[in-house]
Amino acid sequence: MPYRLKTILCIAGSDSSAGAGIQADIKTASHCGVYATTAITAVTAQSTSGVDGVMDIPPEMLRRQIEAAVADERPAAVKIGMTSTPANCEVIMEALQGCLAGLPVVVDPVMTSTSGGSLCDDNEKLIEIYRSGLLPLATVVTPNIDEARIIMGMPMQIENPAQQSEAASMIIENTGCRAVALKGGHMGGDSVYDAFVERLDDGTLSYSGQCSPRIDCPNLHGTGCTFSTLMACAIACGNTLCDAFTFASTKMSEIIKSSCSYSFGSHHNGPLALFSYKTFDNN
Ligand code: PXL
Repeated sequence: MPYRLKTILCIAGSDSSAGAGIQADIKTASHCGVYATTAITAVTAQSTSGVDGVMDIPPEMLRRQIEAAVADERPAAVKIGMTSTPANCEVIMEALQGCLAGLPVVVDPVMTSTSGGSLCDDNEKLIEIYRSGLLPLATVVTPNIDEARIIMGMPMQIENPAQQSEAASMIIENTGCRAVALKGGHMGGDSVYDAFVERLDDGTLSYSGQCSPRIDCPNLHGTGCTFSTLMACAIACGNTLCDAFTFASTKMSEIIKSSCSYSFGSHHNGPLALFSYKTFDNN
């Protein structure tokens, strides 16, 4: 009997530099031996120097992509990245309550590109939909520090592991999502702490975290997309949320470590090394 491919559905934007977005999601899933089907929310024109253009996919076409992907092969988990517009976010929310109902959902709350460009025209409305509509449907939300502050809607002090855990638990209380992985990569210091908080079945919150040495690496484009897809893959393969978090956090360190030694593009911030072997010696 042939075995069935373990599949995740990635709903995200396309990045022409292939460092972030749906391209990062496909590379990450392949790295994990998981198959990624895709529904594209927007096409971006970007390079290592920034975002040059964004074309949003019409909501009806996004809906058809999701339905086609799911009708063919039901995924074991869903990863949501850039949602692009409030209308596309609504399509995703409808799908989460329709053809995707019951599946674990990892939401990476993407609001700007790492290189600084805005990825949405109406950010205020989008943020409101995230808070009141999308995040309550999420199993895990994976913000960085800036995204956590935006979700909370207030200038919170998040400068140490205790404050990261506190902010993560506040996001759970305020939005109703089940778990939050609050990544510390954007903070200073010699080590990086990722906090994880989960609401257990008995209603209590469970706290954990992962500390790793900070690695000075020029090629970090796509770290957020990669982290959330690592979590989606681990969940799809049957891991608990907490084990999926530990896997993603540990694996990110390994991937960043192997991303330091090459250059790509005309500016810093090249793509992560999501390749584990080389067929040709191309250096
Ligand atoms: O890393 C966030 C992100 C997500 N999705 C797309 C992006 C980016 C950042 O550049 O381009 C399509």
